[in-house]
Amino acid sequence: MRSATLWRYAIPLDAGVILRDRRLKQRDGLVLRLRDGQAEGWGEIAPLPGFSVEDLPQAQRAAEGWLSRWCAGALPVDSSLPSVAFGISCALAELDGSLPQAGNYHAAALCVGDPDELFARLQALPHQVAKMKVGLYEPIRDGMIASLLLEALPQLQLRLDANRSWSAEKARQFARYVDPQLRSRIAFIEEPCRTRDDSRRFAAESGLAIAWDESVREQGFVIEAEAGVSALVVKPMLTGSISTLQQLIARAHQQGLTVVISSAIESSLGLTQLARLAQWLTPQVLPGLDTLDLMQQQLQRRWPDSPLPLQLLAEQEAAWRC
Ligand code: OSB
Ligand code: MG
Repeated sequence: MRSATLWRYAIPLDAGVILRDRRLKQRDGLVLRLRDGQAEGWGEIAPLPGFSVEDLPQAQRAAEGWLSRWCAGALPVDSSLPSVAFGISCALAELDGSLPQAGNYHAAALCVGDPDELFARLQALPHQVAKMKVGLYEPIRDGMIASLLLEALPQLQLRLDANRSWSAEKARQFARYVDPQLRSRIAFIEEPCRTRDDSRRFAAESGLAIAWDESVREQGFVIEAEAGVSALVVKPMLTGSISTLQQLIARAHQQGLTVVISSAIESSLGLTQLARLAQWLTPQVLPGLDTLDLMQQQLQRRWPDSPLPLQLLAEQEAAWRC
């Protein structure tokens, strides 16, 4: 006997969460639970506004359609909506035991907030890997802050993310303020420039490695080794099912590229599943999952050692079931 339940969630986000020039006040999404006899599997479906091609109502309709057919005994093909395909594949993988339990819960620390507090937090990290957003302010300021952190913390490795905000000239200004001796500890800069070609030129000129994030999701993008490119940042909620993710990772690894599994600001339920996917599919790489603290609560499953209160879905009214 099969059954499925969908819940809607809305989790308030800290005031500071700005995505592509817009403030995201709350994270909305769906959680699904599949049951088949004694077995149970959970998944999260949470299109990210400004990033996903689908919105939440579309995702919910597609999920309901898929689940109705599944409850009737079929195994429908993956939804064409990435968030739906991802969430359902996670629930199915829990159901059949193919998603291993062990997770990599050491995420690259997001550099946010007060610099003194940040410094103490970075110093205390077991893995000295941090991620800093750049491109929101002057590139010279970004270069100075990155240098300051690298000088103060000699073990620190930095990942930077410019989200395509620099012109070629601004990228050059940034690099000018990072001492060449410190550059090797910048693991990569995600999408430094507005165009891919400018980013490539920047990598060649500066000797700083770059990573593709937005590009990976663009039509016609081919995963291949390129001079100056060290990594792909992959957000499974935006790319689709676990098997799509596995294919992407296999191709990237074959090309010698590092894959960093990263958050699309999922709830603690989705984040713990991403930590498990990271441990399973990219075991040598620290995932980019340090986004739980943007929220004021956890959902259904706990992220290890998080003090945030946990909300259980069984206590809430379901949005849909079959
Ligand atoms: O720009 O990489 C981004 C989260 C949501 C949307 C876009 C981005 C992010 C992150 C996640 O930065 C955290 C990480 O990658 O470490
Ligand atoms: Mg990015």
